[in-house]
Amino acid sequence: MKGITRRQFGKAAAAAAALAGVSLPEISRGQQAPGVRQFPPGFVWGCATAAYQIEGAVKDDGRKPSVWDVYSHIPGKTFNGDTGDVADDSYHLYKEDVRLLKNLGAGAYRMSISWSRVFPEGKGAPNPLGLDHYKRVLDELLANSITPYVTLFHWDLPDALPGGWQSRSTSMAFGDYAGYVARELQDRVQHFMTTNEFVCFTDLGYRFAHFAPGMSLPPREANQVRHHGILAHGLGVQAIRANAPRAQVGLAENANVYVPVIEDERNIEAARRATRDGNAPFLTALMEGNYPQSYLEREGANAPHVEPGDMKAIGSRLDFVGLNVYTPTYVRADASPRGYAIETYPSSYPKMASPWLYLGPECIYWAVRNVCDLWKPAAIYITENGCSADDVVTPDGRIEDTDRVMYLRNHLTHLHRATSEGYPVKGYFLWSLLDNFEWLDGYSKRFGIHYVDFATEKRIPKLSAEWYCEVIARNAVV
Ligand code: GBH
Repeated sequence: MKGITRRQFGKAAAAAAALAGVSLPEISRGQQAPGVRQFPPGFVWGCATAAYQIEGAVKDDGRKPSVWDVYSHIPGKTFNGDTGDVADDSYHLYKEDVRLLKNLGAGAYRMSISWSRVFPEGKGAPNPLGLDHYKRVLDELLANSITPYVTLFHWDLPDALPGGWQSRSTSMAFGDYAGYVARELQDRVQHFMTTNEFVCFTDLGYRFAHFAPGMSLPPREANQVRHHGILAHGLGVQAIRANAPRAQVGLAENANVYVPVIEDERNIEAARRATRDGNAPFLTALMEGNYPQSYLEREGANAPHVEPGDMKAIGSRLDFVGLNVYTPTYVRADASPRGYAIETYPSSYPKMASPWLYLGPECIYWAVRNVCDLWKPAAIYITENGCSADDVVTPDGRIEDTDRVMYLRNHLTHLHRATSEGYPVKGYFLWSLLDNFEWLDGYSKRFGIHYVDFATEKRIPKLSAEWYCEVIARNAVV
Protein backbone atom coordinates (compact mmCIF):
# COMPACT_ATOMS: atom_id res chain seq x y z
CA MET A 1 0.00 0.00 0.00
CA LYS A 2 2.81 2.35 0.80
CA GLY A 3 6.27 3.10 -0.62
CA ILE A 4 8.17 2.12 2.50
CA THR A 5 7.56 -0.75 4.85
CA ARG A 6 6.21 -0.22 8.32
CA ARG A 7 9.46 -1.35 9.87
CA GLN A 8 11.40 1.20 7.84
CA PHE A 9 8.82 3.81 8.75
CA GLY A 10 9.09 2.97 12.45
CA LYS A 11 12.88 3.12 12.33
CA ALA A 12 12.84 6.42 10.48
CA ALA A 13 10.37 7.88 12.98
CA ALA A 14 12.44 6.65 15.93
CA ALA A 15 15.60 8.09 14.38
CA ALA A 16 13.89 11.43 13.80
CA ALA A 17 12.65 11.45 17.38
CA ALA A 18 16.14 10.62 18.70
CA LEU A 19 17.56 13.54 16.71
CA ALA A 20 14.92 15.80 18.18
CA GLY A 21 15.91 14.63 21.66
CA VAL A 22 12.57 12.99 22.51
CA SER A 23 11.84 9.32 22.89
CA LEU A 24 8.70 8.00 21.29
CA PRO A 25 7.45 4.50 21.99
CA GLU A 26 8.02 2.49 18.85
CA ILE A 27 4.69 0.79 18.42
CA SER A 28 5.02 -1.96 15.93
CA ARG A 29 3.97 -5.53 15.43
CA GLY A 30 4.23 -7.64 18.57
CA GLN A 31 5.44 -4.87 20.85
CA GLN A 32 3.65 -3.73 23.95
CA ALA A 33 3.63 -0.02 24.74
CA PRO A 34 1.81 1.82 27.51
CA GLY A 35 -1.81 2.61 26.69
CA VAL A 36 -1.75 0.57 23.51
CA ARG A 37 -4.67 -1.79 23.14
CA GLN A 38 -2.53 -4.67 21.96
CA PHE A 39 -4.01 -8.08 21.06
CA PRO A 40 -2.31 -11.35 22.02
CA PRO A 41 0.48 -12.64 19.79
CA GLY A 42 -0.86 -14.74 16.94
CA PHE A 43 -4.31 -13.17 17.06
CA VAL A 44 -6.06 -13.90 13.75
CA TRP A 45 -7.28 -10.92 11.74
CA GLY A 46 -9.55 -11.57 8.81
CA CYS A 47 -12.58 -10.56 6.79
CA ALA A 48 -15.77 -12.48 6.13
CA THR A 49 -18.13 -12.98 3.18
CA ALA A 50 -20.78 -15.48 2.09
CA ALA A 51 -21.25 -17.26 -1.23
CA TYR A 52 -24.65 -16.00 -2.33
CA GLN A 53 -23.81 -12.46 -1.30
CA ILE A 54 -20.67 -12.12 -3.41
CA GLU A 55 -20.34 -14.80 -6.08
CA GLY A 56 -22.93 -14.14 -8.79
CA ALA A 57 -22.44 -16.69 -11.60
CA VAL A 58 -25.57 -18.45 -10.43
CA LYS A 59 -25.76 -20.73 -13.48
CA ASP A 60 -22.07 -21.37 -14.05
CA ASP A 61 -20.51 -24.82 -14.01
CA GLY A 62 -23.68 -26.71 -13.18
CA ARG A 63 -24.92 -24.72 -10.19
CA LYS A 64 -28.66 -25.00 -9.57
CA PRO A 65 -30.89 -22.60 -7.62
CA SER A 66 -30.91 -22.17 -3.88
CA VAL A 67 -33.92 -20.95 -1.95
CA TRP A 68 -32.43 -17.44 -2.06
CA ASP A 69 -32.26 -17.47 -5.88
CA VAL A 70 -35.94 -18.33 -5.96
CA TYR A 71 -36.96 -15.92 -3.21
CA SER A 72 -35.03 -12.89 -4.43
CA HIS A 73 -36.70 -13.31 -7.84
CA ILE A 74 -40.20 -13.07 -6.38
CA PRO A 75 -41.38 -9.52 -7.08
CA GLY A 76 -41.54 -7.35 -4.00
CA LYS A 77 -39.37 -9.47 -1.74
CA THR A 78 -36.09 -7.57 -1.93
CA PHE A 79 -35.25 -3.89 -2.16
CA ASN A 80 -35.59 -2.80 -5.77
CA GLY A 81 -36.02 -6.45 -6.82
CA ASP A 82 -32.28 -6.97 -6.35
CA THR A 83 -30.96 -10.54 -6.63
CA GLY A 84 -27.62 -12.31 -6.22
CA ASP A 85 -27.46 -13.13 -9.96
CA VAL A 86 -24.33 -11.04 -10.43
CA ALA A 87 -23.54 -9.59 -6.99
CA ASP A 88 -19.78 -8.86 -6.79
CA ASP A 89 -19.04 -11.38 -9.52
CA SER A 90 -16.47 -12.82 -7.14
CA TYR A 91 -16.88 -16.17 -8.86
CA HIS A 92 -14.83 -14.66 -11.65
CA LEU A 93 -13.02 -11.90 -9.76
CA TYR A 94 -11.83 -13.97 -6.81
CA LYS A 95 -8.17 -13.27 -7.51
CA GLU A 96 -8.87 -9.59 -7.19
CA ASP A 97 -10.63 -10.19 -3.88
CA VAL A 98 -7.70 -12.21 -2.56
CA ARG A 99 -5.53 -9.24 -3.58
CA LEU A 100 -7.72 -6.97 -1.42
CA LEU A 101 -7.13 -9.27 1.54
CA LYS A 102 -3.42 -9.36 0.83
CA ASN A 103 -3.25 -5.57 0.69
CA LEU A 104 -4.90 -5.40 4.10
CA GLY A 105 -2.33 -7.79 5.50
CA ALA A 106 -5.17 -10.11 6.56
CA GLY A 107 -4.06 -13.50 7.81
CA ALA A 108 -7.40 -15.20 7.30
CA TYR A 109 -10.55 -15.19 5.20
CA ARG A 110 -13.95 -16.54 6.22
CA MET A 111 -15.85 -17.59 3.11
CA SER A 112 -18.76 -19.90 2.48
CA ILE A 113 -19.36 -22.69 0.04
CA SER A 114 -22.50 -22.81 -2.03
CA TRP A 115 -24.10 -26.19 -1.34
CA SER A 116 -25.89 -26.09 -4.69
CA ARG A 117 -22.63 -25.74 -6.61
CA VAL A 118 -21.33 -28.93 -5.01
CA PHE A 119 -24.62 -30.85 -4.96
CA PRO A 120 -26.93 -29.04 -7.41
CA GLU A 121 -29.86 -31.18 -6.23
CA GLY A 122 -28.81 -30.92 -2.59
CA LYS A 123 -27.92 -34.62 -2.51
CA GLY A 124 -27.07 -37.48 -4.82
CA ALA A 125 -24.25 -37.06 -7.29
CA PRO A 126 -21.72 -34.31 -6.57
CA ASN A 127 -20.84 -31.85 -9.32
CA PRO A 128 -17.04 -31.85 -9.50
CA LEU A 129 -16.96 -28.50 -11.32
CA GLY A 130 -18.51 -26.83 -8.28
CA LEU A 131 -15.82 -27.95 -5.90
CA ASP A 132 -13.11 -27.23 -8.47
CA HIS A 133 -14.00 -23.56 -8.22
CA TYR A 134 -13.44 -23.56 -4.46
CA LYS A 135 -10.17 -25.44 -4.88
CA ARG A 136 -8.96 -22.61 -7.12
CA VAL A 137 -10.07 -19.96 -4.61
CA LEU A 138 -8.40 -21.83 -1.75
CA ASP A 139 -5.19 -22.28 -3.72
CA GLU A 140 -5.11 -18.56 -4.42
CA LEU A 141 -5.57 -17.81 -0.71
CA LEU A 142 -2.90 -20.29 0.34
CA ALA A 143 -0.46 -18.95 -2.26
CA ASN A 144 -0.91 -15.59 -0.53
CA SER A 145 -0.49 -17.02 2.98
CA ILE A 146 -4.12 -16.35 3.90
CA THR A 147 -5.73 -19.06 6.03
CA PRO A 148 -9.22 -20.05 4.86
CA TYR A 149 -12.05 -20.51 7.36
CA VAL A 150 -14.87 -22.21 5.51
CA THR A 151 -18.58 -21.99 6.33
CA LEU A 152 -20.55 -24.84 4.82
CA PHE A 153 -23.98 -23.27 4.98
CA HIS A 154 -24.75 -19.57 4.88
CA TRP A 155 -28.52 -19.80 4.12
CA ASP A 156 -28.36 -20.83 0.42
CA LEU A 157 -30.20 -24.14 0.73
CA PRO A 158 -30.51 -26.08 -2.55
CA ASP A 159 -34.06 -25.45 -3.71
CA ALA A 160 -34.42 -29.01 -4.93
CA LEU A 161 -34.40 -30.55 -1.44
CA PRO A 162 -37.98 -31.66 -0.78
CA GLY A 163 -39.53 -29.79 2.15
CA GLY A 164 -36.41 -27.72 2.80
CA TRP A 165 -35.69 -27.43 6.53
CA GLN A 166 -39.15 -28.79 7.32
CA SER A 167 -37.77 -32.18 6.43
CA ARG A 168 -35.48 -34.15 8.69
CA SER A 169 -33.83 -35.61 5.60
CA THR A 170 -32.40 -32.15 4.88
CA SER A 171 -30.36 -32.44 8.09
CA MET A 172 -29.06 -35.81 6.84
CA ALA A 173 -28.29 -34.32 3.43
CA PHE A 174 -26.32 -31.56 5.13
CA GLY A 175 -24.29 -34.15 7.02
CA ASP A 176 -23.46 -35.92 3.75
CA TYR A 177 -22.54 -32.67 2.04
CA ALA A 178 -20.37 -31.54 4.99
CA GLY A 179 -18.52 -34.86 5.10
CA TYR A 180 -17.91 -34.82 1.35
CA VAL A 181 -16.57 -31.26 1.31
CA ALA A 182 -14.41 -31.84 4.40
CA ARG A 183 -12.87 -34.94 2.82
CA GLU A 184 -12.21 -33.22 -0.49
CA LEU A 185 -10.81 -30.02 1.00
CA GLN A 186 -8.95 -31.26 4.07
CA ASP A 187 -5.57 -30.72 2.46
CA ARG A 188 -6.43 -27.04 1.96
CA VAL A 189 -8.73 -26.21 4.89
CA GLN A 190 -8.15 -26.71 8.62
CA HIS A 191 -11.10 -24.67 9.94
CA PHE A 192 -14.70 -25.49 9.15
CA MET A 193 -17.89 -23.83 10.33
CA THR A 194 -21.06 -25.86 9.87
CA THR A 195 -23.89 -23.31 9.74
CA ASN A 196 -24.35 -19.55 9.93
CA GLU A 197 -26.97 -18.04 12.26
CA PHE A 198 -29.69 -20.59 12.97
CA VAL A 199 -32.41 -18.05 13.60
CA CYS A 200 -32.02 -16.58 10.11
CA PHE A 201 -32.59 -19.76 8.13
CA THR A 202 -35.12 -21.27 10.54
CA ASP A 203 -37.36 -18.69 12.26
CA LEU A 204 -36.93 -15.90 9.74
CA GLY A 205 -37.51 -18.28 6.84
CA TYR A 206 -40.22 -20.55 8.22
CA ARG A 207 -41.94 -18.76 11.13
CA PHE A 208 -41.89 -15.07 10.24
CA ALA A 209 -42.04 -15.21 6.41
CA HIS A 210 -39.21 -12.73 6.28
CA PHE A 211 -36.25 -14.51 4.69
CA ALA A 212 -36.27 -17.36 2.15
CA PRO A 213 -38.31 -19.49 1.72
CA GLY A 214 -40.88 -17.06 3.16
CA MET A 215 -43.19 -19.33 5.19
CA SER A 216 -45.18 -18.65 8.34
CA LEU A 217 -45.62 -22.04 9.95
CA PRO A 218 -47.41 -22.51 13.26
CA PRO A 219 -45.21 -22.91 16.37
CA ARG A 220 -44.96 -26.69 16.43
CA GLU A 221 -43.77 -26.94 12.84
CA ALA A 222 -41.52 -23.91 13.23
CA ASN A 223 -39.90 -25.43 16.33
CA GLN A 224 -39.30 -28.60 14.35
CA VAL A 225 -37.55 -26.54 11.67
CA ARG A 226 -35.27 -25.14 14.39
CA HIS A 227 -34.53 -28.68 15.52
CA HIS A 228 -33.63 -29.75 11.99
CA GLY A 229 -31.29 -26.77 11.77
CA ILE A 230 -29.33 -27.66 14.88
CA LEU A 231 -29.46 -31.36 14.01
CA ALA A 232 -27.85 -30.52 10.67
CA HIS A 233 -25.08 -28.77 12.56
CA GLY A 234 -24.56 -31.79 14.83
CA LEU A 235 -24.50 -34.28 11.97
CA GLY A 236 -22.17 -31.90 10.15
CA VAL A 237 -19.71 -31.85 13.05
CA GLN A 238 -19.70 -35.65 13.17
CA ALA A 239 -19.25 -35.95 9.42
CA ILE A 240 -16.40 -33.42 9.31
CA ARG A 241 -14.58 -35.21 12.14
CA ALA A 242 -15.02 -38.57 10.43
CA ASN A 243 -13.74 -37.28 7.08
CA ALA A 244 -11.14 -34.68 8.05
CA PRO A 245 -9.75 -35.79 11.41
CA ARG A 246 -7.26 -32.93 11.68
CA ALA A 247 -9.81 -30.16 11.07
CA GLN A 248 -10.92 -27.66 13.69
CA VAL A 249 -14.71 -27.57 13.78
CA GLY A 250 -17.09 -24.87 14.93
CA LEU A 251 -19.98 -22.77 13.70
CA ALA A 252 -20.93 -19.12 13.27
CA GLU A 253 -23.83 -18.13 15.46
CA ASN A 254 -25.53 -14.81 16.08
CA ALA A 255 -26.47 -15.59 19.65
CA ASN A 256 -28.54 -12.82 21.21
CA VAL A 257 -26.11 -10.70 23.17
CA TYR A 258 -27.37 -9.58 26.56
CA VAL A 259 -25.60 -6.62 28.08
CA PRO A 260 -26.14 -5.76 31.76
CA VAL A 261 -27.59 -2.25 31.93
CA ILE A 262 -25.44 -1.57 34.95
CA GLU A 263 -22.28 -3.55 35.43
CA ASP A 264 -22.90 -4.92 38.90
CA GLU A 265 -23.29 -8.48 40.18
CA ARG A 266 -27.09 -8.63 39.98
CA ASN A 267 -27.30 -7.40 36.42
CA ILE A 268 -24.31 -9.42 35.26
CA GLU A 269 -26.06 -12.50 36.63
CA ALA A 270 -29.25 -11.42 34.83
CA ALA A 271 -27.34 -11.12 31.54
CA ARG A 272 -25.95 -14.62 32.02
CA ARG A 273 -29.40 -16.07 32.68
CA ALA A 274 -30.80 -14.22 29.69
CA THR A 275 -28.02 -15.61 27.50
CA ARG A 276 -28.89 -19.17 28.43
CA ASP A 277 -32.62 -18.61 28.16
CA GLY A 278 -32.72 -16.33 25.13
CA ASN A 279 -30.59 -18.71 23.07
CA ALA A 280 -32.28 -21.89 24.34
CA PRO A 281 -33.27 -23.49 21.03
CA PHE A 282 -29.90 -22.86 19.41
CA LEU A 283 -26.56 -22.19 21.11
CA THR A 284 -27.70 -23.35 24.55
CA ALA A 285 -28.90 -26.66 23.10
CA LEU A 286 -25.54 -27.11 21.34
CA MET A 287 -23.43 -26.25 24.35
CA GLU A 288 -25.45 -28.33 26.82
CA GLY A 289 -26.49 -31.18 24.51
CA ASN A 290 -30.06 -30.65 25.65
CA TYR A 291 -32.89 -28.20 25.33
CA PRO A 292 -33.19 -26.32 28.63
CA GLN A 293 -36.18 -27.46 30.67
CA SER A 294 -37.57 -23.91 30.64
CA TYR A 295 -37.70 -23.95 26.82
CA LEU A 296 -39.49 -27.30 26.73
CA GLU A 297 -41.99 -26.10 29.32
CA ARG A 298 -42.55 -22.82 27.54
CA GLU A 299 -43.25 -24.58 24.25
CA GLY A 300 -45.31 -27.34 25.86
CA ALA A 301 -47.13 -29.37 23.21
CA ASN A 302 -45.28 -27.41 20.52
CA ALA A 303 -41.86 -28.60 21.69
CA PRO A 304 -39.81 -30.28 18.95
CA HIS A 305 -39.92 -33.99 18.37
CA VAL A 306 -36.46 -35.36 19.18
CA GLU A 307 -35.24 -38.75 18.06
CA PRO A 308 -32.74 -40.90 19.97
CA GLY A 309 -29.20 -39.76 19.26
CA ASP A 310 -30.21 -36.28 18.09
CA MET A 311 -29.12 -34.43 21.22
CA LYS A 312 -25.83 -36.31 21.34
CA ALA A 313 -25.05 -35.16 17.80
CA ILE A 314 -26.23 -31.63 18.55
CA GLY A 315 -24.02 -31.48 21.62
CA SER A 316 -20.92 -32.68 19.75
CA ARG A 317 -17.73 -31.17 21.13
CA LEU A 318 -16.58 -28.09 19.24
CA ASP A 319 -13.06 -26.81 18.76
CA PHE A 320 -14.34 -23.26 18.68
CA VAL A 321 -17.50 -21.22 18.92
CA GLY A 322 -17.82 -18.48 16.32
CA LEU A 323 -19.93 -15.49 17.29
CA ASN A 324 -21.40 -13.02 14.83
CA VAL A 325 -21.81 -9.84 16.85
CA TYR A 326 -23.60 -6.71 15.74
CA THR A 327 -25.94 -5.28 18.32
CA PRO A 328 -26.79 -5.48 22.04
CA THR A 329 -29.91 -6.31 24.01
CA TYR A 330 -29.85 -4.59 27.39
CA VAL A 331 -31.09 -6.51 30.41
CA ARG A 332 -31.63 -5.83 34.06
CA ALA A 333 -32.25 -8.09 37.03
CA ASP A 334 -35.83 -8.25 38.23
CA ALA A 335 -38.00 -10.28 40.58
CA SER A 336 -39.74 -12.36 37.88
CA PRO A 337 -39.27 -16.14 37.98
CA ARG A 338 -36.76 -15.99 35.13
CA GLY A 339 -34.83 -13.27 36.96
CA TYR A 340 -34.34 -10.70 34.22
CA ALA A 341 -36.15 -8.19 32.06
CA ILE A 342 -35.30 -6.79 28.63
CA GLU A 343 -35.01 -3.02 28.27
CA THR A 344 -36.71 -1.37 25.31
CA TYR A 345 -34.76 1.01 23.09
CA PRO A 346 -35.65 4.67 23.41
CA SER A 347 -36.36 6.29 20.05
CA SER A 348 -33.22 8.38 20.36
CA TYR A 349 -30.97 5.31 20.62
CA PRO A 350 -28.26 5.59 17.91
CA LYS A 351 -28.24 3.19 14.98
CA MET A 352 -26.01 2.55 12.02
CA ALA A 353 -27.48 2.56 8.50
CA SER A 354 -29.65 -0.56 8.97
CA PRO A 355 -32.72 -0.03 11.13
CA TRP A 356 -31.91 -3.05 13.33
CA LEU A 357 -28.29 -2.09 13.90
CA TYR A 358 -28.32 -0.37 17.29
CA LEU A 359 -24.87 0.81 18.22
CA GLY A 360 -23.62 -0.67 21.49
CA PRO A 361 -19.94 -1.64 21.18
CA GLU A 362 -19.76 -3.29 24.62
CA CYS A 363 -21.89 -6.09 23.15
CA ILE A 364 -18.77 -7.72 21.72
CA TYR A 365 -17.26 -8.01 25.20
CA TRP A 366 -20.46 -9.40 26.71
CA ALA A 367 -20.96 -11.80 23.81
CA VAL A 368 -17.63 -13.37 24.66
CA ARG A 369 -17.97 -13.15 28.42
CA ASN A 370 -21.49 -14.54 28.73
CA VAL A 371 -20.71 -17.51 26.48
CA CYS A 372 -17.39 -18.24 28.19
CA ASP A 373 -18.73 -17.89 31.71
CA LEU A 374 -21.66 -20.18 30.96
CA TRP A 375 -20.04 -22.87 28.83
CA LYS A 376 -16.25 -22.46 28.85
CA PRO A 377 -15.69 -23.20 25.13
CA ALA A 378 -12.14 -24.09 24.11
CA ALA A 379 -11.87 -21.06 21.85
CA ILE A 380 -13.93 -18.18 20.52
CA TYR A 381 -13.72 -16.42 17.20
CA ILE A 382 -15.65 -13.34 16.31
CA THR A 383 -16.81 -14.69 12.97
CA GLU A 384 -18.60 -11.46 11.99
CA ASN A 385 -18.68 -7.87 13.18
CA GLY A 386 -19.23 -4.76 11.12
CA CYS A 387 -21.85 -2.28 10.04
CA SER A 388 -23.74 -0.63 7.24
CA ALA A 389 -23.02 3.00 6.48
CA ASP A 390 -24.26 5.49 3.90
CA ASP A 391 -21.04 5.48 1.93
CA VAL A 392 -20.52 8.01 -0.83
CA VAL A 393 -17.63 8.39 -3.21
CA THR A 394 -16.16 11.89 -3.04
CA PRO A 395 -15.20 13.69 -6.27
CA ASP A 396 -11.60 12.64 -5.68
CA GLY A 397 -12.62 9.01 -5.35
CA ARG A 398 -12.48 8.55 -1.58
CA ILE A 399 -14.98 6.90 0.76
CA GLU A 400 -14.65 8.65 4.10
CA ASP A 401 -16.58 6.19 6.26
CA THR A 402 -15.62 7.68 9.60
CA ASP A 403 -18.82 6.27 11.10
CA ARG A 404 -17.79 2.72 10.22
CA VAL A 405 -14.31 3.33 11.64
CA MET A 406 -15.96 4.62 14.82
CA TYR A 407 -18.15 1.49 15.01
CA LEU A 408 -15.22 -0.87 14.44
CA ARG A 409 -12.74 0.93 16.67
CA ASN A 410 -15.15 0.89 19.58
CA HIS A 411 -16.00 -2.78 19.10
CA LEU A 412 -12.32 -3.69 18.98
CA THR A 413 -11.69 -1.70 22.14
CA HIS A 414 -14.29 -3.79 23.94
CA LEU A 415 -12.98 -6.98 22.34
CA HIS A 416 -9.56 -6.01 23.66
CA ARG A 417 -11.05 -5.88 27.12
CA ALA A 418 -12.09 -9.52 26.66
CA THR A 419 -8.64 -10.70 25.54
CA SER A 420 -6.90 -8.73 28.27
CA GLU A 421 -9.13 -10.40 30.87
CA GLY A 422 -8.00 -13.76 29.53
CA TYR A 423 -11.06 -14.89 27.57
CA PRO A 424 -9.88 -17.25 24.80
CA VAL A 425 -10.66 -15.11 21.77
CA LYS A 426 -8.44 -16.34 18.94
CA GLY A 427 -9.48 -14.14 16.06
CA TYR A 428 -11.75 -11.55 14.49
CA PHE A 429 -13.43 -11.50 11.07
CA LEU A 430 -14.72 -8.17 9.87
CA TRP A 431 -18.04 -8.24 8.00
CA SER A 432 -17.45 -7.57 5.26
CA LEU A 433 -14.49 -7.61 2.90
CA LEU A 434 -16.57 -5.79 0.32
CA ASP A 435 -20.06 -4.40 -0.27
CA ASN A 436 -22.37 -7.20 -1.34
CA PHE A 437 -25.94 -8.50 -1.70
CA GLU A 438 -27.43 -7.66 1.69
CA TRP A 439 -30.35 -10.14 1.48
CA LEU A 440 -33.71 -8.33 1.64
CA ASP A 441 -31.92 -4.98 1.47
CA GLY A 442 -30.36 -5.93 -1.85
CA TYR A 443 -27.53 -3.54 -2.75
CA SER A 444 -28.99 -0.65 -0.75
CA LYS A 445 -27.01 -1.38 2.41
CA ARG A 446 -23.24 -1.42 2.25
CA PHE A 447 -21.27 -3.38 4.87
CA GLY A 448 -17.92 -3.57 3.07
CA ILE A 449 -14.60 -1.99 3.88
CA HIS A 450 -14.14 -1.97 0.12
CA TYR A 451 -16.66 -0.04 -1.90
CA VAL A 452 -18.11 -1.84 -4.91
CA ASP A 453 -19.47 0.03 -7.90
CA PHE A 454 -22.05 -2.55 -8.92
CA ALA A 455 -22.22 -1.21 -12.50
CA THR A 456 -18.53 -1.84 -13.16
CA GLU A 457 -17.58 -4.23 -10.29
CA LYS A 458 -14.74 -1.89 -9.46
CA ARG A 459 -13.55 -2.22 -5.84
CA ILE A 460 -12.25 0.84 -3.95
CA PRO A 461 -10.75 0.62 -0.44
CA LYS A 462 -12.66 2.81 2.00
CA LEU A 463 -11.07 4.73 4.84
CA SER A 464 -12.07 1.77 7.03
CA ALA A 465 -9.84 -0.52 4.92
CA GLU A 466 -6.90 1.79 5.48
CA TRP A 467 -7.71 1.80 9.20
CA TYR A 468 -8.06 -1.99 9.41
CA CYS A 469 -4.73 -2.41 7.62
CA GLU A 470 -3.11 -0.42 10.41
CA VAL A 471 -4.89 -2.46 13.11
CA ILE A 472 -3.63 -5.67 11.54
CA ALA A 473 -0.07 -4.43 11.12
CA ARG A 474 0.18 -3.33 14.75
CA ASN A 475 -2.03 -6.10 16.20
CA ALA A 476 -3.67 -3.32 18.19
CA VAL A 477 -6.59 -0.94 18.13
CA VAL A 478 -5.68 2.30 16.36
C1 GBH B 1 -25.36 -11.29 9.37
O1 GBH B 1 -26.59 -11.38 10.00
C2 GBH B 1 -25.28 -12.26 8.23
O2 GBH B 1 -24.55 -13.40 8.59
C3 GBH B 1 -24.70 -11.68 6.96
O3 GBH B 1 -24.96 -12.53 5.90
C4 GBH B 1 -25.27 -10.30 6.75
O4 GBH B 1 -24.87 -9.73 5.53
C5 GBH B 1 -24.81 -9.43 7.90
O5 GBH B 1 -25.22 -9.96 9.10
C6 GBH B 1 -25.33 -8.00 7.85
O6 GBH B 1 -26.72 -8.00 7.95
O7 GBH B 1 -34.98 -7.24 8.74
O8 GBH B 1 -35.33 -6.07 10.83
O9 GBH B 1 -35.95 -8.40 10.64
C7 GBH B 1 -26.75 -10.50 11.12
C8 GBH B 1 -28.02 -10.78 11.87
C9 GBH B 1 -30.29 -11.17 11.51
C10 GBH B 1 -29.43 -8.98 11.24
C11 GBH B 1 -31.51 -10.78 10.68
C12 GBH B 1 -30.65 -8.59 10.44
C13 GBH B 1 -32.98 -9.02 10.11
C14 GBH B 1 -33.49 -7.78 10.76
N1 GBH B 1 -29.17 -10.39 11.10
N2 GBH B 1 -31.77 -9.39 10.86
S1 GBH B 1 -35.04 -7.36 10.20
